[in-house]
Formats: sequence, structure tokens, C-alpha cells
Amino acid sequence: MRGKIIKLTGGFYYIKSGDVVLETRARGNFRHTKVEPIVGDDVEFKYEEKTLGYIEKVYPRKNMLTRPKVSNVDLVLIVIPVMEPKYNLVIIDKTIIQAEFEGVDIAIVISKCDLDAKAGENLARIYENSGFETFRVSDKDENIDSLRDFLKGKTVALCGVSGAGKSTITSRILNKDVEVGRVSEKTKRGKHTTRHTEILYNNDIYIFDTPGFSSLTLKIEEDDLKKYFREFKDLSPCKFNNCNHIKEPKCTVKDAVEIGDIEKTRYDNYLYIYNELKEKGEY
Ligand SMILES: Nc1nc2c(ncn2[C@@H]2O[C@H](COP(=O)(O)OP(=O)(O)OP(=O)(O)O)[C@@H](O)[C@H]2O)c(=O)[nH]1
Ligand SMILES: [Mg+2]
Ligand SMILES: [Zn+2]
Repeated sequence: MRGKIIKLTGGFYYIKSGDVVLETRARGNFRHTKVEPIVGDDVEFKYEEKTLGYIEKVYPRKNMLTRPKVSNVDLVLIVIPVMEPKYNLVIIDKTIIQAEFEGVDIAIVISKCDLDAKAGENLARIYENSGFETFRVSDKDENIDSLRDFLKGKTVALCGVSGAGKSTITSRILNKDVEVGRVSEKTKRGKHTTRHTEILYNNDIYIFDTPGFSSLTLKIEEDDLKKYFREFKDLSPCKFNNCNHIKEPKCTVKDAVEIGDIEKTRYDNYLYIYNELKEKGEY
């Protein structure tokens, strides 16, 4: 039988095949398939009620993300809460870099806009000006319809810290109940309510609801970092064609930051991440 892995938990794969969801044991699958099956994989499997069966083959993947570890994704939707928990734009930009590196489309959702509409507008402006489709939403149904229209026909992976509102958004988009957590009063952090990655779906949208994370290690060279900032690309060339846009003279990126054509926070994060990658390379 052919199907799609929609969940991995407690040693079982859950495989959607047509309209039914069947369980297979995760143990031993690796031996049959050579590659470790992950959520999102289209697979060929043998099913038997008594033994639960096993996966025989993983069909070629369109792509594979490392954080969350999922495959066959059309769009990474990065969720940034205006507050509770407070966003960290360095981690957001690292998440964007990782998705750009993996070659998957990206869109941005600013969540919890009911808590601070002004902050929502400011955040949205940063990412719109940097070339990303951006939505401002809240659990009061603000813009949920236009986000749903945008997601139609897509398989979407949600990314963002614990408590950002990923499960809430999934629930609103699909009109389904999804377990939602709380943000701690004391620490203002999420409680890692979603523990495993699971695909939730309706007729025409598949959403990977994923556990939140609070750090990300990039495995790229600092000299390649500039390739993953899309707003650096539309400018006329710098004086040096290997310009890293740091201290080099006649740099059009720095000029664009100066006159406000490139968002300062994005450029500052670029410098920060560049230095971090450089230091790491010096061990
Ligand atoms: N005020 C407000 N609160 C929201 C909104 N969206 C979500 N919340 C609250 O934020 C908390 C966390 O929401 P979740 O949807 O569980 O967040 P998550 O990103 O799935 O978190 P993890 O599963 O831990 O990664 C819950 O208490 C939600 O009720 C919103 O638009 N406005
Ligand atoms: Mg969740
Ligand atoms: Zn430059």
C-alpha cells in the first residue's frame, strides 16, 4: 500500500492511506528502507492487523528540513509572536536562513496581534520590506481567512518558539481542535505543549504542527551567508564581487541600509550571525 507518514510517536508511524490512518511499528523499518523514514514521507508499506506491518520503501523526497525534521514541504511558515513570549529576531533570521538554504518557500506570520497592534505592524513591515509574504493574525480571527486562502493546496511546516501560537493557528486554519498550551506567567515562555511533529489536514491544506525550539545551529560558511538574504540580491553589484558587505568600500548593501532600503535589523542580524559563524570556524 502507498501512504504518507503523518505522525511519529511512541515507536509507531501513523500512515495516511486514502481516507484511513494505519499504524506501523517504527522499529526495524530502517533495515527495510535503508533511509530512516520521517514525517512527511510518501511510503510503500505492508500492513497486517496482527503484526502492524512495516515500511518497505520511502519514495524520493521533494525536500527535507532539519528543524523540524520533516519532508515534502511546500512552504515554511515562520510564526513570530508580538509578545508573550518575546520574539528573538536573530533566531527568526536563522530560521529564515536555514529555510533559504534548504530551498523551500518561506512566508511570515506575525501572531498575537491583538496584544499589540503597533508592534505587529512594525514586525510585518520588516519582513515585507525584505521580500517575504507576511500576515498579521490573532486568535480573534484577524486575517485568518486570507492566510487560509494563501495556504490552499500547500503542505506547510510551522516554525517558531514554544508559545508562539503555532497550534492555535493550525486549529483556526483547519477548523479543528488542536492541543494548545499556555505561556507561563512567571517566565513568559511557552510550555512545549506540542511534543511531536504531526501533520494535520483538511481537504486541501496539510500543516505540520511542530514543537517549538529556541536555538538553531547553522551549518554554513560565513562567506556564503549573504546568499541567504534575499534583499541583498536585487541591488547593483558592489565594487568587489566577493564583497561580504561588512567593511569593504563602495558596498551597495551598506548604502541601501544607510538610506533605509534594507531593514537595519536584518542587516544587524546578518553581521551578528556572520561573526558567530566566523568564530565557530576558528577553532
Ligand atoms: N492573546 C492571544 N493569545 C494567543 C494567541 N494565539 C495563541 N495564544 C495563546 O498562546 C498560548 C500558546 O499557544 P500555542 O498555540 O499552544 O503555541 P505553540 O506555538 O503551539 O507552542 P508549543 O506547542 O509549545 O511549541 C496559548 O495560551 C494560546 O491561547 C493570540 O492570537 N492572541
Ligand atoms: Mg503547539
Ligand atoms: Zn557589499
